[in-house]
Amino acid sequence: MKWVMEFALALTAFVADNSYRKLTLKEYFVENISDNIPLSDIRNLLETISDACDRFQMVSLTRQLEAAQALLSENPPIDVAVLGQFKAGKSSFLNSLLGQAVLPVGAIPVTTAITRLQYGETERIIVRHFDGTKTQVTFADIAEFTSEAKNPGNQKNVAIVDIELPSLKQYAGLRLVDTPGLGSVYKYHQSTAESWLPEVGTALLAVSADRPLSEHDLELIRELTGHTPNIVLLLTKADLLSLDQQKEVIRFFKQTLQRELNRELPVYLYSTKIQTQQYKQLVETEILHKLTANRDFEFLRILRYKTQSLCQSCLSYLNIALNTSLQVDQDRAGLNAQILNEKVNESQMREELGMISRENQRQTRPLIQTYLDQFEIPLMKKVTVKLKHDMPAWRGNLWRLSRRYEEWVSENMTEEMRNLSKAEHYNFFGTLRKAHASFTRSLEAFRKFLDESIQKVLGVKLPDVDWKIEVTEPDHPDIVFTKAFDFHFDLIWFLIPMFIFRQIFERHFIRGVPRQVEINLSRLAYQWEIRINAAIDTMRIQAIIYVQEELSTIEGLLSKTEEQTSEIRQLIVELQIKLQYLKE
Ligand SMILES: Nc1nc2c(ncn2[C@@H]2O[C@H](COP(=O)(O)OP(=O)(O)OP(=O)(O)O)[C@@H](O)[C@H]2O)c(=O)[nH]1
Ligand SMILES: [Mg+2]
Repeated sequence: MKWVMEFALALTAFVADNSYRKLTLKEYFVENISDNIPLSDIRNLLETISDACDRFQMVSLTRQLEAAQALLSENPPIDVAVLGQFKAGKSSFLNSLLGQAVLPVGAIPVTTAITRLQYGETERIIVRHFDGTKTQVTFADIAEFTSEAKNPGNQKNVAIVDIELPSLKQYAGLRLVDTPGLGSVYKYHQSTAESWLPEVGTALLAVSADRPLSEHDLELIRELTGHTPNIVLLLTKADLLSLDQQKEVIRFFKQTLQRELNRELPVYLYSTKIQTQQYKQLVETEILHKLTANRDFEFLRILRYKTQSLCQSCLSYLNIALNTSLQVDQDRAGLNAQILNEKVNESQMREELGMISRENQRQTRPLIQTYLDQFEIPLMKKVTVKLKHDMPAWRGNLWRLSRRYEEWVSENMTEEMRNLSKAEHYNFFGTLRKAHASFTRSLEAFRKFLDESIQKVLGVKLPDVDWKIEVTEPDHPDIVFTKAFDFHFDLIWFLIPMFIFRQIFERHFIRGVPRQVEINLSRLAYQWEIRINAAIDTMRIQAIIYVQEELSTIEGLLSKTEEQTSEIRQLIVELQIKLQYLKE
């Protein structure tokens, strides 16, 4: 208890020199009771909640979050709010506490705007409007802004009226708040009071003795439970009841609260008509003085409570989000199977594209060969004529003759093949073109099935894509031919007299021409076959890449929900740990 006394003394001195407003809560608490309720834990938790709200658009928590953040950063006075049904006597109670008729009262619904009363060196009334403007008005003008009669439907757009009174010095650090009544014909009054609830520090719930505890009051208590640990019941108009009736009503309060809400709340009686001084003293000493004496500790306790409560709400929303996300994950496996069905899957496509390649590649050689057939006879004739023409000029023994023949064949064939290749190679590309057309058709069909499947399962259309398969024209083969004979007569050249046998050898050389032509045409076909088939493979690989990329995009989209599930799980754990730190 010693520290409480010391603390109270320190606080009185602190408030007296009027400097406490200039210090931030943190600065003040660092040297005081920060050990009990560490501000950093509250801040930390609020930041995580704020992140979660942003990420999962929990807009319904915005007001609560903003209120808690403002408390943390601004360290305002504790709002001790009088709440309750219309005509419960809220404004009358506050006037009675103040000892002067500051707030308008009446027999019909009156209070239309939130009105805060706090200590100030001089009497000052500030009217704050929704647009952020504020005006200072005189004492006599208060009703102009806070009463339904003078400001019907709050047409003057009053957000809050702040009243500063020197007489409230004993309650510096608190703010007494009058609120519009609930349940009247003026729905606006109710929504004004309800939307202000996140700000509440301590709630005095006024219940009129002639309407003891309605369902609306219970509802309000339930709601207040989310915003403050300090709820007190105020049985107003106690003068309307006899002593026995008062006891009976209090008993009824306690039983109802126990039954309906499973909790106890302190109950205070009040009357502005009789024994007011007695009632007032009790309220002052037991509620207001205690709050003032422990103002900063109470403030932190309230802030911690609000933060915990906000965290619980946030966790409830996240649990809903988690369940939804888990459901989607479960469905996702199903969706995956529906989208990537037997018509749309990678291995099927690989097989199909492979078949197209193989089929066409098998045809490449016969196609070129058949095409080249037409050149065989003319080429034989042409080469024979040329050989006949060139050969007589060759000189030397059989060895030299043979070398000359070999060179001649190599040069001429190379030249002929090169010309043929150059002039006719476009006619070798039949299978390349056919394969290209088949790949394109196959890809289009795949895309169409995938699109249909996605539309059916997810109800969205795939964006158009340009899946263009490039036809890479093969390079020209390097055409060089060698070797003329299978058997080398020239090994025995020194035994053969050329003047006798030359003609025989010339005839032999000429007879060899058709075979040379045949071999060289076949080689040309082979060389082009290799290149064309490699180009078909390149196209096939390109088509597979298109398919793979598309399928992994779809799978990526579907797996997004899995990412979300783990993100929500992480957040829940983080909030739970931080909440644990803040527990009393
Ligand atoms: N008998 C009796 N009547 C009271 C008492 N306090 C207030 N009243 C009367 O109750 C009526 C309503 O008083 P208000 O203070 O205006 O009630 P309120 O809760 O502020 O009403 P709203 O602002 O409209 O929500 C007035 O006619 C008061 O005279 C009391 O202690 N005893
Ligand atoms: Mg009122």
